[in-house]
Amino acid sequence: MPNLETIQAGRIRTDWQLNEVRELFALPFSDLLFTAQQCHRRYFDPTEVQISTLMSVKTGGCPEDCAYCPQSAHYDTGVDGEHMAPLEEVVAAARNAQANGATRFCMGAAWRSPKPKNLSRIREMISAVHALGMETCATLGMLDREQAESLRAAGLDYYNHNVDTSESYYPSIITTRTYRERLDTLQVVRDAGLQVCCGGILGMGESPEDWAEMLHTLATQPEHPGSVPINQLVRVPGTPLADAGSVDPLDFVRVIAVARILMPGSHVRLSAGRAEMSDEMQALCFLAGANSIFYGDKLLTTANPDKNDDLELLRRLGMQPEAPTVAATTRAAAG
Ligand code: SAM
Ligand code: DTB
Ligand code: SF4
Repeated sequence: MPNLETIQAGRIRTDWQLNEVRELFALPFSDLLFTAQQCHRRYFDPTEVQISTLMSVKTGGCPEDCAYCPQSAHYDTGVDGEHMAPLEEVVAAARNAQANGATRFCMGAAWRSPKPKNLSRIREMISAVHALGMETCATLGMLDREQAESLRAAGLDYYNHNVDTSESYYPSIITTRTYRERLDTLQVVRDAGLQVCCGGILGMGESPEDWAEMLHTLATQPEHPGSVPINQLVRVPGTPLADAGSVDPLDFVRVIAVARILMPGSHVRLSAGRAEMSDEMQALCFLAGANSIFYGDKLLTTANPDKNDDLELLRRLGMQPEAPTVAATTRAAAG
């Protein structure tokens, strides 16, 4: 049994042992949730939720073979490869997201890694969204040092690059790149002064041990990711995981709680898969320490809950959107 009083003090640690993570998973649900709440309240107002909105700025036709992904060119999912979105469309979507209460705008592209001519278009998008006073996030695949630095210089705040699962299960999900390559990009991103958004997906046929290993990997990075998206697999017809079994909702809540305890100062995002979650399950996730969501009708290519339903859920739970960061507010005032 771990020493819960010490853990509830919520000290930021990057030296977690895998066995400690396993012990947290083995706790009775009530002890786990109570501990997660204690940690959560050391760093956050439990009534606040950070709101991010996603936009796919380059959809489909991706050369990678991620078994969960509707945008992989390896699978026939009905998602066709498209050109990059025009700048004006991106700015309009960001303005709209901001008017709806989002403080972060995340731009996603279905690439293994960005090509030079694409990177300059992405930089324009980032600068324009940054100028609106929103936090900017991008997820563009693997980056080298120079690319990460140039994105930072354009006004990028966060880079999303998920480990997705444990190192041992990774080759069952993706064969076109390695876990090591994923971790290398995360290092390059940190070195460039970008904040890291990194998490994973539950429901791909992995075991509870894989959840412990994945969270251990995230919590023992040189710095905790500032945002930790926990996705529930959206089972998309045509992908190899279209018929994957579902995750026990209480197990999903456990993963959120353990993530909250291991990385007490990070935003833990209840990410993809909310459209299939009950209000009660989402409430339990918030109680377990989730404090961020994707808000808006669409994720990248799949559906997200209706905006009004989300607002109503937050109202019923007495929760409200987290205020924009001071830096972003200053930027908006200057612009
Ligand atoms: N191509 C880039 C990459 O892989 O990093 C960026 C875009 S990719 C769509 C971003 C993340 O979306 C993936 O790492 C994965 O965690 C998540 N994702 C993709 N398809 C998903 C699905 N069907 N269900 C849940 N999460 C998914
Ligand atoms: C993350 O962890 N989840 C988001 C975001 N980061 C880029 C993406 C979810 C995508 C779900 C499938 C789709 O809509 O295509
Ligand atoms: Fe491509 Fe990213 Fe989808 Fe993998 S997750 S197929 S890299 S878009």
